[in-house]
Formats: sequence, structure tokens, C-alpha cells
Amino acid sequence: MKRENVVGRANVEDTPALEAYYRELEKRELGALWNFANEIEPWFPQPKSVPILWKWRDIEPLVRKAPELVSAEKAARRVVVLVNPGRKEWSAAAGLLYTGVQIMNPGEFTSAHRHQASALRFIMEGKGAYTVVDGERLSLGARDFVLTPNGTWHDHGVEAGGTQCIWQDGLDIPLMNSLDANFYEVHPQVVQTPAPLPRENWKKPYSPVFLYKWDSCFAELRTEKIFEYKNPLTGGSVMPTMGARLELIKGNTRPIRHTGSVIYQAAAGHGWSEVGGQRFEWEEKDIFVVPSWTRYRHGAAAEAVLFSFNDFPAMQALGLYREAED
Ligand code: GTQ
Repeated sequence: MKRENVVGRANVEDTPALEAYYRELEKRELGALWNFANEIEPWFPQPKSVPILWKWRDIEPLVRKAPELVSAEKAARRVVVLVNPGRKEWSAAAGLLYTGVQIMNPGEFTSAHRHQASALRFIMEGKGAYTVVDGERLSLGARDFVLTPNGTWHDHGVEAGGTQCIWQDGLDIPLMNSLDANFYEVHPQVVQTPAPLPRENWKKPYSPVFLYKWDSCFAELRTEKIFEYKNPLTGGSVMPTMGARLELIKGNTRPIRHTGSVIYQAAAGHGWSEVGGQRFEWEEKDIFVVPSWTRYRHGAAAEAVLFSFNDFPAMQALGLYREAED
């Protein structure tokens, strides 16, 4: 039986009288639900985002070109954004998640600001990068993971004696804008004056730990096969809207699908993923996405590591997280 003909689903044929009626409705900013009910109430999630893989070898030359064309100061954030062809309007890499690749030369810095959107960064390469989060200065090395939780002041840069640094930014910008809940403020100083950040009686809805160094995360990953970046006070996700993890891949993972989107970066080694029937061959620094309710699995012949971040905490907070193994 065709879905359109299932009892309880709209199945109305146009007549000249109905068409005239629809024009009358339209003139008054009204609509007839039966014409679009099937679209706005799908049987299961119908993401506009498509599975997509960005090969680092394709985006790297363009990322490296940006500093030749625009200063970090003028750009404010000199970032090449990875935009899903199905979610251009929201500047999303997939679903409710934004991602971009930021590049900074030695001696460059960005000005301090804060916003309602939460940010996280996974350092791809370089020496001497730092970020200042609510006054706390953090030194960033390759494959370190750092948070800029919602509402925290942040600026960043690369020390004069460092090398060109590149990292992946992940933000929940499309979620904030879908909820019409985004705010943005510029700090009174161009860059913050570093100062210790008191941690007693931590009441914030995000992790008091902002920096997760690669070596200790990787050591735990080796034994656990999966490493979830956690808020040590709650054991839950690092921020209220986004979670992040490392996965050790060797052999094939079982196919799964779930609500919520995932943005991956290959952190070490190489392998493949099947996402919604597409096969992606990935190697270090490649970035790919899994849209909501899209079946996927990963594989690697030799040990490989995938970094990823997701919007599962937002889904769970709203009671919308669902997964299936079929
Ligand atoms: O560093 O705060 O890639 O505000 C996009 C928006 C980075 C940031 C991005 C941002 C930032």
C-alpha cells in the first residue's frame, strides 16, 4: 500500500474550487494543513542534511590560503566553514551542528567575545596555540580538545614563537538559531587579561574542566575503546547541548542509527564508514557527517581513531533521543 493512501494520511485531489480556495487562504497568510501534513509530520525523521565527507587534501590548500588573503584581526574568526548542501540556510555541517576549520599564524590573535552558542575545538596541528576562556589561559597542542561553553568569554591566538596552527571548531549555532536563542557580545578589552578561574561551588551547567589533553584521553581510549569527554562533576556530557568522544576503530562496528547528528574527524589512522548507503574512505584530518536517523557503521583494517561531536545531550534533554540497531 502506498503511504499516501494509508487511512489517516492526507490524500486530497485538487479541484478548481479547492484551488481557488487555496489562493484565498494564501492571500491571508493561511494554509490548508492537508496539503503539507505529510511533509511536516513524517513517519520518521527526514533530515535535509546529506551524508558528506570533506577530504583534508581538498580543503587544506584553501584553508592555508585564507591567511594570505585576510588577516585574523579583520576576519575576527578566520574560519573555512563546512556547509552541508542540504542545510546552507542554517550554515550547518549536519542538523543542528556547525563546524569549521580555523587557521592562525604565529603572533596572531582574535578578539574576545562570548555568545549563547557553545563551542568546542579539536586541535589539528601546530605549536603555540592558546585560548583564554573566562580568563583562564590554556595551551593547546595537537589533538587536544578544548571547550568554550555557552556564555564564556573567549579569545585565542598563537604565540610569536609557535607555528601555524589549525583546529576544528564545533558549535551548536544552528540549534541556537533554530530556537531563536542566540546572543553575542564583544568583550570590553580586545583580549582578556589571564587570571585563575575559581572552581569552588561550581554551579554552571557545563564541565569545570575546559581542556582535555590528548595523551591522557588516548591512554584511556586504548583500554576502553571508547572515550567520552565528560563533565567530571556529573559524569555527563561536557556541555548541555553537545557531547564529544573518541572511538578506537579496528574491524567493523555494528550498524546503528539514532536521532541527533554527528560530526567526525579522523584523528589517527585510516578506515571507512558507510553512512546512509554511501561509503566514505577517510584518513587523518578528513571530516564527515552522519545526519539524524541515518544508518551507519565504521571500519578500519589497522587501529584508527575517530574524534566526533554530537547534539545527543540536546536530544536527551528534550526526551528525543532514540536509537535502533536495524
Ligand atoms: O571561535 O568563537 O568557527 O564564534 C564560528 C563562530 C568560531 C569562535 C567559529 C565563533 C567561533
